[in-house]
Amino acid sequence: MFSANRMAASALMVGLGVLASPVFAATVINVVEDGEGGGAMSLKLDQQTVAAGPAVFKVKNDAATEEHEMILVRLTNADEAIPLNKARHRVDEKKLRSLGEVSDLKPGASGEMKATLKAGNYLVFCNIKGHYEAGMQAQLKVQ
Ligand SMILES: [Cu+2]
Repeated sequence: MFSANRMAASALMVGLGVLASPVFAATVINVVEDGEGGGAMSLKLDQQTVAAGPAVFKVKNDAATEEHEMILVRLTNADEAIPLNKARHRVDEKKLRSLGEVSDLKPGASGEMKATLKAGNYLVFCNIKGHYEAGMQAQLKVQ
């Protein structure tokens, strides 16, 4: 009887485990953007490596006066050279594979975008003139 009870208890625990499993929940990646015109700027992810699958990027513009945006692109590898148009002070987005963006984030505003991430290397950046060069870029690894 004891072992039967134990088996029942195990089965119950397994059942609860399945119910509580986050397998189908999207990974939340928090992105904080900051920096004012003419100064250093930043784009920070709260995690650099995430599991493949559905993801939600929650983006916050912490700047006081500067508008920002967030673009997600998939790289062929972690060392891929990012095509920069130096005359325009922007990344040449047409040469990259974009998975979407959160655009026109006013100072203090938040936004989000969903993406289904396959294993690989990604770049997250802001492509408002000069912002990529000022530091608004971060790599994300998906495995
Ligand atoms: Cu920006």
